[in-house]
Amino acid sequence: MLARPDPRPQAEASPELRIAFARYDEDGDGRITFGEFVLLLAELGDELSHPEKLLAFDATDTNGDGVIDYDEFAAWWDDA
Ligand SMILES: [Ca+2]
Ligand SMILES: [Ca+2]
Repeated sequence: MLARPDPRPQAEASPELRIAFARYDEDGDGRITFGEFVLLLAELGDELSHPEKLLAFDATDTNGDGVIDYDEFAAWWDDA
């Protein structure tokens, strides 16, 4: 049996994604704030200026509530 069980909807399922989210959500409140997002970008090696970081954060925070929740993170991750 070499087939991998993989017939799941994306986003929810990926353990890798959950681990990544938990890692960047430093205070564990289930949301990534701008400060946490900056650390995430740094870890990914993105050398962005402050305005570029703000733009990237805004683009990821699709519902505009000022934090990145798991769904938004998943969509961004999928895109990256
Ligand atoms: Ca947080
Ligand atoms: Ca949001």
